[in-house]
Amino acid sequence: MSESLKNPARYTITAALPYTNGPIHIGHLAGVYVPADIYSRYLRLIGKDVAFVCGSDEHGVAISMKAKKEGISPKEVIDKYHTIIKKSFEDFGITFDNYSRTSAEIHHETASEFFKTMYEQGDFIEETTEQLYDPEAHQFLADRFVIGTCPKCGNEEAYGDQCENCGSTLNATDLISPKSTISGAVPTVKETKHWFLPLDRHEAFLKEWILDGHKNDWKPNVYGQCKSWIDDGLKPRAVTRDLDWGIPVPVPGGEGKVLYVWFDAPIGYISSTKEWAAREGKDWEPYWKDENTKLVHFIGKDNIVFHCIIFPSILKAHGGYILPDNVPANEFLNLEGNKLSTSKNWAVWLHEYLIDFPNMQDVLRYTLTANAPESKDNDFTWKDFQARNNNELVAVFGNFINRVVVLSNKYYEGIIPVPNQFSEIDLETLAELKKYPEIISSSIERYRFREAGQELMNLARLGNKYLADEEPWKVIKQDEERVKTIMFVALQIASALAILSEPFLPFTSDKLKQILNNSSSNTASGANWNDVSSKEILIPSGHKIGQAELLFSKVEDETIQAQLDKLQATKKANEMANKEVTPQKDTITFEDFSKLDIRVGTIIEAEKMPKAKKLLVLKVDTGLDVRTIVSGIAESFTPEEVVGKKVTVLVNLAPRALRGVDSEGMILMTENADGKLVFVNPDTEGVSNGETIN
Ligand code: B3M
Ligand code: ZN
Repeated sequence: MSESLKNPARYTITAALPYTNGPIHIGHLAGVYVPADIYSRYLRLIGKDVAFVCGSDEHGVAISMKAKKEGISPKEVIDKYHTIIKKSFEDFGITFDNYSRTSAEIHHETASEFFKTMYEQGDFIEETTEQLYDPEAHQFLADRFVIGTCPKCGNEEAYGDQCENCGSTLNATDLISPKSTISGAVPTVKETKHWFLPLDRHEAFLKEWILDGHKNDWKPNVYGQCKSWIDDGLKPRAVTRDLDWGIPVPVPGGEGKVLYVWFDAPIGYISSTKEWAAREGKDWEPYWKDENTKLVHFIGKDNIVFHCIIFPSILKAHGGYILPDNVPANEFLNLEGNKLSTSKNWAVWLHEYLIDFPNMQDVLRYTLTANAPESKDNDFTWKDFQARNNNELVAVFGNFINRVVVLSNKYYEGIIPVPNQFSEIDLETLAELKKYPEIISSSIERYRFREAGQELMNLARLGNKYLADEEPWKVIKQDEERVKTIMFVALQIASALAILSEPFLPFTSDKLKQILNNSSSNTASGANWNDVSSKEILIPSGHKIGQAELLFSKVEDETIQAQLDKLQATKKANEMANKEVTPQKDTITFEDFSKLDIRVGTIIEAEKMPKAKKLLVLKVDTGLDVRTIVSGIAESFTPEEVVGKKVTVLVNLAPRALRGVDSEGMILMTENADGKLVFVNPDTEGVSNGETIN
């Protein structure tokens, strides 16, 4: 059974519903929204029927917790972040056909209907079990209201429903040493009744559908996670909660309880589709019920189990719905070597990025695509961002377009010339150009967006190389007719770039279409992706293009440094907040202190102590003499780094033999926030060796 649908009648594309408990950052964009948008835009360009839906995830403990923290109501929290998030998506050109929210009435109705139907069909089991309870806050603790040690991987900050470190789904009662995140109290247990989805009943179906059916077309990371859950044995999972924020449980006995957020959130895709269809005068049902619809969920790896195991079990049990054709989940993006973190503010927030880099959405989209964490976690670095911008977007894409447009205006007042006889190179170049739609399509359809983005850049490289080889600016002096042909060919490439760049660089594509003033490369007027290979001419002789405008501009070192400094400041602030200060030692008298002879000195030689990881043997000019001091700093410094350093030395410490070397004193050190040793190095300008410190 299954495998991927070959020629679907339509596509339903979903992108994970972001929790409205904070703004969104580059990790969200890279992992979910940019690839989903590239995919959707591409499908529309090849003329497919697409419903690309998303919305805000406004229920669950994540929201209640944020409300408690900010001292406002959950409603205020969701309104605030829904607005910010929705705007970020618009700003970055994410073309959802509909962006809804799970607080919408249509969603409450849809999710309630799902629950009621399943309840009536006997798809749940009802059980009274012991749940964790916060005796101080007088509240049951589920999901993110409780943290503790993951029984599978030992992560000490696992949530009550999921460990984000190893990806396991958990029940709060599985946690070792649980703690309430509301009051910090150690939870007690209390009996309560809940409805459970017996996943074990769906095991046979899941095995057949995923393990047999999608072995070859799902990404190995997704398939592997599914396999390990199924192999572990699936257990019933509670789909209701004792909380006061969420969708009320719509069946007898459900009073005071709400649906588990992961029960209602994926149904949000359906509600969003309904909202869209109603607005557009369409029928939503084929998008969710017709076997000829290709349903694709774009998500991050921490959401795999919910989209591949739990939601499909819900859809299957309810009946009448299609299942996802693919779930191309991405791994995580890190930032400058550290995990992105909302609570630690270790992130590049989209709304802040746009303040620092106005109108540079495409640069971020491009960088995040080039570096997408498709098969493993990946790192976003500002240096890479700069390099991608300067060396690829500016130097290749932008440079090519700029030359074409400037020269066309200079030689022909912007009117595309009539070509003469094509040379072999011209014909090869035009033939090469025609291959690109197919090359890029094939990568996109296999969810390889990194590869697709690079192929787009290869097309710009083709153009750049063509101009560099043909040198119209030189040839113009001897052979004006030849230049007409060269410019005609180059303009065809520029026109192809305007079309094929749209999924990746939508703002640039728009700008380029305007510059080329090319109605035939304008999707609205009919031309599309496939024209690039099928049409003989993309932009005709006699057509007048506009003036050159810079598509990209260089990012300077200072700009990058400013971003790095900003992150450094965040790091420092976090460290200050976390650092435990060593308690003060017992009081000493002035006499005690004045016994210490501390002086300024300079390290003049240094070498590693053989076979000792931590020790360096230093020769230090103390102003009194040059003496040997053995110092435990080898893990923080190389010998070369310390030679010439001014340091603070305790000179009257009784000599001590360390590994057979007499050490006559001690260099004063402290530790920075990273735990790295640093010299206690007072501003010693103009101070000579031997000067005492008192
Ligand atoms: N809100 C989790 C997340 O933001 C969740 C996704 C829901 S998709 C139906 O990671
Ligand atoms: Zn774990």
